[in-house]
Amino acid sequence: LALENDLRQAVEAQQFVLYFQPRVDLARGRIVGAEALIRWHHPEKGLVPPAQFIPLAEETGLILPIGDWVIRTVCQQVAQWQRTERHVVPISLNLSAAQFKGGRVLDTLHQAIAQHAVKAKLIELELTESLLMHDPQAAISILSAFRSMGVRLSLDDFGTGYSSLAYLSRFPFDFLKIDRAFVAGVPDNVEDGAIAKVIIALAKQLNLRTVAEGVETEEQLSFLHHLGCDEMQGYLFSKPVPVEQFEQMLREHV
Ligand code: G
Ligand code: G
Ligand code: MN
Ligand code: NA
Repeated sequence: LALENDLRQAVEAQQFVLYFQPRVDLARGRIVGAEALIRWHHPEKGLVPPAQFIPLAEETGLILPIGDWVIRTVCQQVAQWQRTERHVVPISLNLSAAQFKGGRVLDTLHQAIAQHAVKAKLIELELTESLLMHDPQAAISILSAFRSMGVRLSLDDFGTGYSSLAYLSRFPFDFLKIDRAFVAGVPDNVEDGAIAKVIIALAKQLNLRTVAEGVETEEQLSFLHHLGCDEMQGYLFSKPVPVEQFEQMLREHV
């Protein structure tokens, strides 16, 4: 309860900050995007990772104002980069089920994109299978609305959720992000390797680009590269970093 009160105050006082984790395209050897990941600057506890407050935010409904903040902040940041940087890459953000339900996120996103005059193709939304499969028909219509806005869509944590291959082909995604649970096992774990291989082959058939998450070693990189994985994200390249540090990386590696 103490934490819940703190979190309410955090929303009021906007004690949040975004970190950015670069995404790399192996064929081009460049940073081709980044994932925005929220942290909470708690007045006493310091920097609190999302795993410690996103579940509480979801239970209490605070995820709605927090999610709106994330959307607006990402749009504002990308718009600023459009003005100041030579190269700007798409930035992805994570959505929770409650934001998705009822289509609230459509309004917030539409407004933020218009207000900041950000190019929609520079914004990417990450959604999980479980979030979509709760009501697949509704999901298809919301995803189609995102599509018309011109933002990019990625299916996050793929392979761990409640998947339906039947729906996978009907959801209009651009990217499929392979959950780091499988990436962690390759190349030594034969089963994880087999799963990674099948996911990448499936994605190719469906015309989706693949992103491996949680890539930590050269061995994982080369294994996934040989399977035809398009992009990678993980500690091997960089952990999530504060905005200034990400800008520095962009200027050096785009
Ligand atoms: O940054 P970190 O690796 O600790 O993220 C842990 C989890 O928190 C991830 O599953 C990530 O998707 C989630 N997360 C991070 N930022 C956000 C956010 O802005 N909104 C939502 N809904 N989840 C987030
Ligand atoms: O669920 P989602 O994919 O949004 O989660 C992203 C989370 O993965 C973040 O908490 C991020 O800090 C974490 N992460 C990113 N790269 C790595 C990595 O190489 N290894 C591990 N263990 N975690 C990672
Ligand atoms: Mn994610
Ligand atoms: Na993920």
